Amino acid sequence: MIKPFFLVLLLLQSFRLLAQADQNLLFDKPATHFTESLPLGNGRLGAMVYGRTGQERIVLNEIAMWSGGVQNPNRPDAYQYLPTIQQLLQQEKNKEAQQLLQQHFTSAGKGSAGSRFGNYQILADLLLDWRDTTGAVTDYKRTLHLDSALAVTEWKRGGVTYREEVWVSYPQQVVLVRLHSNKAGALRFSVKLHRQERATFSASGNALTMQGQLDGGEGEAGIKFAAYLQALTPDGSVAANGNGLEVQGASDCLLILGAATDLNWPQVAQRGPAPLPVARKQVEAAAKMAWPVLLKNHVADFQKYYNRSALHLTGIATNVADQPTAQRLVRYAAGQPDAQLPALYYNFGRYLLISSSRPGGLPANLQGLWAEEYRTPWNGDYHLNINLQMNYWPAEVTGLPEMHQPLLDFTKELVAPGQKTAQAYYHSKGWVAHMFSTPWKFTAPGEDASWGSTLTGGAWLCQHLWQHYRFNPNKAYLKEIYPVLKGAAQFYTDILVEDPQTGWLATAPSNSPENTYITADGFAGQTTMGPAIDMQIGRELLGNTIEAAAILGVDKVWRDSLQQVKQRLAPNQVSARTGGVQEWLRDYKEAEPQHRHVSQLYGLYPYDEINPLDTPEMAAAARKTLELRGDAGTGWSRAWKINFWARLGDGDHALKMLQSLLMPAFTTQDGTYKMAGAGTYPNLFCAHPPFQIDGNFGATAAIAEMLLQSNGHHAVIRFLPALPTDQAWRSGSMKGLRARNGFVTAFSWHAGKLTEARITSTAGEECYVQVPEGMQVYGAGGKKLKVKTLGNGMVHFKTRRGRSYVLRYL
Ligand code: FUC
Repeated sequence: MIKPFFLVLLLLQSFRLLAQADQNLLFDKPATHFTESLPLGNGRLGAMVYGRTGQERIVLNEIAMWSGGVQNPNRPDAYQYLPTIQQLLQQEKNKEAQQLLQQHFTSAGKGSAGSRFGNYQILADLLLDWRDTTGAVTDYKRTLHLDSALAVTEWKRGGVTYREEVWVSYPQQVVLVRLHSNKAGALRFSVKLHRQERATFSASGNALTMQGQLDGGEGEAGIKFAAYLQALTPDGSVAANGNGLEVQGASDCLLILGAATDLNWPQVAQRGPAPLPVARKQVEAAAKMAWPVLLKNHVADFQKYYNRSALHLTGIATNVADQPTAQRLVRYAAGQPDAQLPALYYNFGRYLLISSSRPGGLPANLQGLWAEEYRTPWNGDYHLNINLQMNYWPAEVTGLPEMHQPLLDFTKELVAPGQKTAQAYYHSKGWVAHMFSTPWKFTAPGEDASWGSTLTGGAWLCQHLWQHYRFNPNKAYLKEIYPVLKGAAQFYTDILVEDPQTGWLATAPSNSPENTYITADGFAGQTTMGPAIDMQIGRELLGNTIEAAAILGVDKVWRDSLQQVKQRLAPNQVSARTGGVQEWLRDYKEAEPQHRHVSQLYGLYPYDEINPLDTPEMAAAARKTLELRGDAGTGWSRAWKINFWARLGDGDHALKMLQSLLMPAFTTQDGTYKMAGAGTYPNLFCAHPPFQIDGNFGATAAIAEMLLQSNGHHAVIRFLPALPTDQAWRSGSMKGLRARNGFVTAFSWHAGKLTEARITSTAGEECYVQVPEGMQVYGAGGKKLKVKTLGNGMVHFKTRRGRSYVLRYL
């Protein structure tokens, strides 16, 4: 018989293991590559920890490390060509339209290939050279603790246990590296900063300095940057040696690093204060604090956000906590159960958002915040034809609305430059952003007709402004964003043309993001009129603008006119050729039927005009589209598809897509690590390939979408709308998911059925909810609530701000 005391211990132990398996990234060796290193960040400063025991490398990032500068990317005479391009499209002369567009209707200059466009890049490497490297390393372990945002590397050498802890503090705005040896005075290493180009270094006393200036492009000077580091040790010595520091005879050492640039976001036409004094001040302030206080402040700040949500999948017990994360990916791909891996991925996504996006700062870019390159892929910019938006899909649903703020602000910042672009190209009112942007607020079309003409980038961003309102209803905020929506709607309605064949209104000229069509006469092109995605974004934008105006009681006449336009927009069509949702206004063939973008399903997710309840036929066509596109694709494409299947209520296919996203995107043949294909790297970064962070965020949102939805008519809250039948998912609990109209939920389920759900009202709005059979709604004090029924198990009731309502069985 086991004594109760031991039983409790055993239970505690297994809970600890379970908890670690969904909270920790684990490695049994140092990183050989960036995609094995551990990311940390405070929304501005980032660090990637390699955990090497010979030469330690920590890649440092600062989110404003952008080359290039403000420019006028608009062609002043572009508008003269607009009517002809539009007429050619109306006459089905797509080839001629595209040729003319390429000549006169792309960005001025080289666009994203130009040096003035700029690119995001590494700040520097922090290198620690360990002086005692003879003797074998044993007991090596490297852990990223998601719940405290702390990276820990431990190892033994020559009978000494070493420990390195790294965190990036938001409260103190510095990177901290704490080194410890269990033997007195055993720490012996050098510290230096390294940057391949455009920087100078110096060392003096216990401090290191780096200063530099990026290329502004086109002969202009770019932003200035600086880093400053102090090494503090209570028992050893620190001395400057060349451009580095030597630490000796210490058992404890704290490195404090500050960094800054003079990018003056959002007033980027001016420069901010000189960066070195800023960085230095931050370091000096932190140096006055004891490291346990620095750590405590950091953890408290981080957990304020991170602890809002928690997912536990308990359908099966799997004991994987002591397995390296890379191995877990490999095992999972081989079909071995790992109930905690999806929860770990979910937690990692929230972790990344808190770490890469903080109010007042720049939004998370294609790299989030983390890059080791001097020339990042796709400039590490803000792609507006899905990627930037996908970064923010989890923000509202997983309870991180503050982290949404950088994107909302960024959208507002595009209005002024976007008005100029709207004038130059379309002679229209309002504002437009095309397919990509930068901290320099680029809004012109891209330089290539085959992908650069998407003119709904800004309109898509407006969805985020509106959704923030839906999740956090607040009239003052609505008033603030209304002019942005209005400007986007003015532009959209201004540039519509009539399709002579149908009389519908359509955007022109545009692209269906990056896909190529083949016309009946064999022209393979991209320039088009009214791609499905543009029309869906338009219906959403106009619908939201009309609703906002109605709530605010403004612009009555204009909003009625918007309603008229909205009704005439080219509708969703089912392709006679494929049975899927038609991607272009005409039923063209796709050059690449399995193209990564599934733009014609924008209306299914993130927008919700296509859904099984309200539009069953179009939802069936959407399913067909997904079958035709297939389950492969780039990392972010797979993440998008999880969301699609979740919205279609197919939990099994959603899980299949999640598994496809979690496919190891690496090989370790002969012990050598190589990146390979799309999926997931050992540090759980998403592989486009290469690393691109959008897939991490897209899938985090998708996991939420599998467990709770509040879209469609009335934003009805539906629990477990796409729960997989897979055993691991059959039982579990989720806390902290949010629903539209200001509700916070917590719920649990067993054997695939909801057992209890709590809905807390933060805004006092009416609650619409789908109540499973046999369940009842209870209000304050456990009293059964009087609800109005709507059919299909849907009920609604009034709520009071701050009150909770519970769904349970009688
Ligand atoms: C879009 C995608 C690409 C890539 C790039 C950054 O253009 O089509 O796959 O993700 O953004």
